[in-house]
Amino acid sequence: MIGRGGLRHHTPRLKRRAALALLLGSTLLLAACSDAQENGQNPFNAEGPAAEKINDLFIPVIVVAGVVAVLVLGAVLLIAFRFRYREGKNENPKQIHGSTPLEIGWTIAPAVLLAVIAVPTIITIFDLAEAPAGENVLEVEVVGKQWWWEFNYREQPQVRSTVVTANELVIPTGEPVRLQLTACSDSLPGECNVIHSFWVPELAGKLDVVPGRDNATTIEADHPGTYLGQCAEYCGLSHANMRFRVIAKAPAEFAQWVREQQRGPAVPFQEGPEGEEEPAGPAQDLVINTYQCTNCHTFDQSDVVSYGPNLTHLASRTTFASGYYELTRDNLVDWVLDAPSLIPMESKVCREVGTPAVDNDCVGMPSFTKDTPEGEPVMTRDQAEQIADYLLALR
Ligand code: HEC
Ligand SMILES: [Cu+2]
Repeated sequence: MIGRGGLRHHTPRLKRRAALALLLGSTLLLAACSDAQENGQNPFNAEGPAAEKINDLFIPVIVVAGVVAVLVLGAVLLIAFRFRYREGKNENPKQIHGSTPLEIGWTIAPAVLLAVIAVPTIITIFDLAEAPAGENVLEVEVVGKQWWWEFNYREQPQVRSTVVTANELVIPTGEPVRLQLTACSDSLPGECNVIHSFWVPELAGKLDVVPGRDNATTIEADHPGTYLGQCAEYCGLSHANMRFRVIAKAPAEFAQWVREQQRGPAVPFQEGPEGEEEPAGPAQDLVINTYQCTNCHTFDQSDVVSYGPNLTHLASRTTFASGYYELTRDNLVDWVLDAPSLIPMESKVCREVGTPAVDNDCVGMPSFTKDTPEGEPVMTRDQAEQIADYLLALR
């Protein structure tokens, strides 16, 4: 309703507006104060060629868009103010009908502007999609899973035998690394995961990981360091927890890392008479027999994929659970006892079904203290500590 009641009625509304404006202003101000430079996921802080190319496109385009926004919004505000309703002074402005120069103008100007912006945009899109030239480009298969990332370095000149790891993608600095993104892992033949999206803002743009489609992207880090990544496509319960890290090492250190990953397990299982895995101690007995972690994980072979992350060299990583938790004894004990309380997972039935087959409802890792199926043991803290100590020995 147009206000008619005079100042008495206006005051509360004005106050409310003033309060709103203050809130909006202070929110903007506080947002600007945030430590965005240092949050590890700042796309403006480009640390590699792909992110730089994206910035070189984004900055000029946002400047052009900003000028257009100021002109258009400014005109809207100006016109709304100048021709607002005023009692007694309510004549219409001068009406124009059918101005050919104006109509041609406002059709051509945006078209030209968009055409100009399209040129560098299309060049950048094709440039970023192109596979890096040169022979020995390191290639890593990246598999998006609910809710973690498998990194598979297949045999190639720099990696003479396969290395499978999770959640921490180690790359050499100063070299392009080609990533094959897939949602269909060898660990569940014929079965694909849902759509995920791979994004390391300081190194490259995001790219979807789509079942049945092979997407590829290139990342390169100029300097050694840890770059934070995040799944950027909603993928269920723990999507927001589905982080990861890219760890860039100088080439010599990268080669050293590869060698370490290719070493045999630090604490191997014993081999039974028919070549089957037999525990070499009490902790391994818990892992193989009592709780059958081996249904989902590999503990003693670094070149195979399993339903859950390959744990052969778990202790060489700094974090676990897609980078959500620091790899400490306390965190591991809590995780082994009751992983779904640390990261939500749809894994109530996981212990009942044993090996997660192709079409069951097991998504994630089960709790070993809650929802225990009949006849199955409930894990004690003491057992979890034994298992955690064993895991921490898996260097
Ligand atoms: C039904 C399959 C299943 C079983 C059984 C299972 N896990 Fe897991 N585990 C998973 C899945 C899936 C993940 C990844 C969860 C995530 O990060 O979203 C996981 C993650 C982990 C991780 C973190 C690894 C990393 O790099 O992020 C550890 C450690 C682990 N499990 C240990 C164990 C131990 C020890 C047992 C036995 C007591 C066990 N798991 C039993 C499926 C299983
Ligand atoms: Cu995801």
